[in-house]
Amino acid sequence: MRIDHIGVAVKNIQDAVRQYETILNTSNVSTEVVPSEKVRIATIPVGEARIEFLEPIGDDSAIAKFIAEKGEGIHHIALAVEDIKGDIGRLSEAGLRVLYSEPRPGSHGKMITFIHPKSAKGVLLELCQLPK
Ligand code: CMX
Repeated sequence: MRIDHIGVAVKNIQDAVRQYETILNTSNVSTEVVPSEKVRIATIPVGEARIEFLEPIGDDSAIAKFIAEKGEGIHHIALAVEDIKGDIGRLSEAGLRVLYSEPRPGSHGKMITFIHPKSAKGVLLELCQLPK
């Protein structure tokens, strides 16, 4: 596995992008909407990995709840995996709380699931499998 991206919850991706274009000295940004996750995402590459800024779409978005409770900040770490279905089975059997038993569509055509922070020392982990 390797770190694919770090997800950062923000109220407004345009504000976030403006700040991080300065911090990272880049204008290499792509944006997309992932309706199934109720988020608008802006992605900035950093070396082999990326930072993904997540802006909630609607009050019932997981990101809206996170920001209401904790404010803006790091929301999850995403690990790229080769066999997401195999990993879901392996981790569920090990007793970890896997949030989607079937992978769902994420950003950039990836299939994703999450491991609950209570099963990962307070960190929400995303597992993502890149399209072949
Ligand atoms: N990181 C660390 N801890 C978190 C957390 C996060 N992102 N979100 C919630 N928690 C903690 C809460 O602080 C709380 O801890 P305490 O009980 O110690 O106070 C606990 O988790 C709450 O857990 P819960 O009641 O089971 O769940 P919530 O309603 O707070 O929802 C979660 C949390 C992770 C189950 C929910 O956000 C979820 O299903 N996430 C997966 C989907 C998602 O995040 N989508 C948006 C991103 C999509 C993308 O990247 O494409």
